Amino acid sequence: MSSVADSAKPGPVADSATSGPVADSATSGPVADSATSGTVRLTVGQAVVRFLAAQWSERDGRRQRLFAGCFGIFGHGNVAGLGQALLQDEVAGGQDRLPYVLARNEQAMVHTAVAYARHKDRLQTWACTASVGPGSTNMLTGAALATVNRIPVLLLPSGTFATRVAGPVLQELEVPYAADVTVNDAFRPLSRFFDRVNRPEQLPAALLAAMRVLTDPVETGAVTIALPQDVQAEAYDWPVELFERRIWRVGRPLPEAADIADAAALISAARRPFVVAGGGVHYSGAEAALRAFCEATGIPAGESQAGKGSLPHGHPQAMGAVGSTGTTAANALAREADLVIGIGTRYADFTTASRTAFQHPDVRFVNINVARFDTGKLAGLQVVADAREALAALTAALDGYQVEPSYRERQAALWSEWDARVEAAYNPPAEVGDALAEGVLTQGTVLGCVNELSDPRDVVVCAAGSMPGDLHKLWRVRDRKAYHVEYGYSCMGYEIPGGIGVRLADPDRDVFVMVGDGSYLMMPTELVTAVQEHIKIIVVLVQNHGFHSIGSLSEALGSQRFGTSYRFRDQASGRLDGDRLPIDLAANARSLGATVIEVRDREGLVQAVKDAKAAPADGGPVVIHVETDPTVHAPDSESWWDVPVSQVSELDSTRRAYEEYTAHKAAQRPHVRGLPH
Ligand SMILES: Cc1ncc(C[n+]2csc(CCOP(=O)(O)OP(=O)(O)O)c2C)c(N)n1
Ligand SMILES: [Mg+2]
Repeated sequence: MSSVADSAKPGPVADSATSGPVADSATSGPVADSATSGTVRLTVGQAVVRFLAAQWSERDGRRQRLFAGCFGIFGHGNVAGLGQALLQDEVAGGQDRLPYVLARNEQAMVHTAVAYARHKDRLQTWACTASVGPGSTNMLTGAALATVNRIPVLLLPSGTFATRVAGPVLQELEVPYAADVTVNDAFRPLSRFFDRVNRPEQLPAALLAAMRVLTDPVETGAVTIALPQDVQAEAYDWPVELFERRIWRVGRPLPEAADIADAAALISAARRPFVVAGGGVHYSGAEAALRAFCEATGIPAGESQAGKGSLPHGHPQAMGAVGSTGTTAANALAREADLVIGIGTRYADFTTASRTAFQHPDVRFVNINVARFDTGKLAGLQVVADAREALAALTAALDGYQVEPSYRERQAALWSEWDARVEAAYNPPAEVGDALAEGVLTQGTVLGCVNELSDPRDVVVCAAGSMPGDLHKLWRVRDRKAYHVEYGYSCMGYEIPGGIGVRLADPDRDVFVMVGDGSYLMMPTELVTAVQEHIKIIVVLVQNHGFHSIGSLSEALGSQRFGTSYRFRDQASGRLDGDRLPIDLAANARSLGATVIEVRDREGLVQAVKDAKAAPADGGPVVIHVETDPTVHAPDSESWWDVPVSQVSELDSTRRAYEEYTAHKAAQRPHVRGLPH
């Protein structure tokens, strides 16, 4: 990544290929008045807004604004500083602006920004401004989510007085051991870049460093610039060049020829090679290159959550999800693989089934990743490169190589066996339906209906609960941007703000937000933001009266679903096992301004999805409320996930679970095998 001059514009053009950040000569905003003096007098808040509005990203020759806008919630700290600057910007109008959108919850606005950036392949994002104290710390979870998922987002928490003259102010943290600590220091471990601008002079360097990190595929994540409330409002004479348009090129690092040669040699020698496609395939736009590679070689591919949709459903080499929430097809091939080619994956524990997925005694790994950090995992061959570039080079290097025909046949057989299980989950046999209570469906039916009735380009959004796993296994992805499950941080509450972010990024696609009752209750608030902004998202609210996911996990680990259902505390037992809580989430969604459709059977769901799709594009959110039976599970992945069980217990259920746990632990592999010389 480097920032280069926009050569299409007149004026001095820098040596774009070699230099670091170079500004374009075109200025942004009305700075001409003081251009003669070479400086412009603005507050720090005004300077931040003007600077952000002038930043662009570029990849493969295509340019876009780096910041689509700024989300915020005002309070003291930002109401006068950044708030005044955003108002002034809005009143001025014109093209190079930073539009402001009021959110309901600071955590949520970061989620929306992250979802937007993910959908834009990390080439565009939003800034987020929050008030002093709780407003700012509400963004911490969003910061962690962005950094874990490696998605760019700019956070602008407000800080207490840099001068400290009026301290301690409302919401200021006072700790006796250090006078300069503020709550915003909590952003440090969660951010890929952090700075606190205590003096205006520090701002230019902070902003330039922030842009560098945001637009670097390796470094990117949450970027935080803390802005004390007095500094935000302070005026300074800025050099006008600070506000010139800057274009930050997102690069495609090329692989070393020797690494490609080694990788090709390992693949040629393998009998059962297997690809693990991760989020890097999407961010690099490497789907066509992956397809070409798989088609040329016959090597099958499994997908992590972030990588799902790397190959379209139905492609002969597409084995779907791999790992703890994988398909039996991908997991069987992973188990037998003698070479795993990880592409843009960070090998999270769900992907490797907690290091039980790859069981071939001689298995080795070739890891293609833009981040050396990830290539080093599982003692693999390190191919540091952009996924698309590396795949093209590898396909060329493997010219003429094909897997054995019997391997292709095995892929086809495993896939058709799994696909039949998906079909049965989508359309459960009559006896399953008959056993359900009145008005209740299976989760598989809900996913199947939505999948079949949505357009291939529609986007499904989810993050936590039992649905991410079920979607990973069951969802048939037919477009590269159609699957958006946040499973790096798996944060309950991401779903609705995330859906808004996707829709903002791509208003031509319908967005289906799949949200459980638990996640919904954590953050229904942004429905109000969707109403305010006329943003259509279709929320499928799956009511199963508690935590189906954690309830099942609890049961598997011997903890008897303890504390995972929404029930009254029973007066006699003193435990949470009374009647179901009388929660009316449909009424709740309606009260927030959403259009709500309540369904009680499959036909009703089919009609609801059709009606929701037909609803006006600017008509705000549509919520489909459906009740499901949490005891009907999706087909098994024949896999495992390491969640420790109590080693000693007074409960039989825990002792049994511990025995089973130790058996699974025995299958765990260290993956430290060296590479051939
Ligand atoms: C913010 C947050 N808190 C806790 C968790 C742990 N957790 C994961 S799933 C889950 C329950 C989700 O319930 P619901 O949305 O109703 O989905 P269901 O499990 O019923 O499908 C919990 C508590 C989490 N992922 N995120
Ligand atoms: Mg639930």
